Amino acid sequence: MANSIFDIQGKVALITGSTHGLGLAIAKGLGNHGATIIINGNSSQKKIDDAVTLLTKQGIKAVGYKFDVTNEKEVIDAINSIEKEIGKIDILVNNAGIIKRVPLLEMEVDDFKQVIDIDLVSPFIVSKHIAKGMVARKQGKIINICSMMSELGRNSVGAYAAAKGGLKMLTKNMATEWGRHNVQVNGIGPGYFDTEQTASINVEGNAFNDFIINRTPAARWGKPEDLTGAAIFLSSQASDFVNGHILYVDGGILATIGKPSNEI
Ligand code: GCO
Repeated sequence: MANSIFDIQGKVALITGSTHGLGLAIAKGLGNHGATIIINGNSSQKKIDDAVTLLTKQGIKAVGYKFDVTNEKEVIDAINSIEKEIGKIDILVNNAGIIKRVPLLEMEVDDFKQVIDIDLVSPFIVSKHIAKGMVARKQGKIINICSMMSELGRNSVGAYAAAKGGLKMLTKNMATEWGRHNVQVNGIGPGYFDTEQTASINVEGNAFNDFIINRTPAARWGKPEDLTGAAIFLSSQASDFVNGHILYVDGGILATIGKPSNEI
């Protein structure tokens, strides 16, 4: 739709950690809405190439860049290459992240630090170096993929909740410092989504699955494509006066204490 407030036609969007899962879904959603997509990963060039091929087959302009979002030199070099070869980055989605499900009393410090490094420090690194250009151009959109764990804890995800809670506040501080330069920084907070990351706990008929279904007003797990609308909104002119906001796409789980399984 030309001239729509949701139009992102021709914008360049970098989605970190976008070879699979929610990152790839967001890449597809923005790409199907006209953005040029930069796919990023660090594990394997094949995964990057496969994601680029998948998007390209759908008619999306997509290019892949392999770099480690925790390595500042690699990030700077990648941004310079992207902005030289593809164009200035208009939209940044900080999606790359890991989770380690270990009770805090048993968690190794190095494991805790690794989660913080990837889930919290890397959005700072990537945003810092892309925002410099956005601030100079007086235009930009940054979306940090937070979590419902930015608000609530759960047994065994302490490091992840700490990182995602920190990412919520980092989002607000980025908005504070860059808003006056017409750079909007917001977050998307997914609830429980059906992805590789949750495959081990999203098992039909098991107690945790029943718990999530009863705890979620939508009475289902999220599908990755459920994030598309929020991503387009926060990437487009439609959100030009939205800053420092975490948009929870969670089926309503944060709105309620839930209900017993025998209650309609
Ligand atoms: C878990 C899940 C959650 C969700 C998601 C919610 O182990 O509880 O992995 O952390 O994946 O992060 O937003």
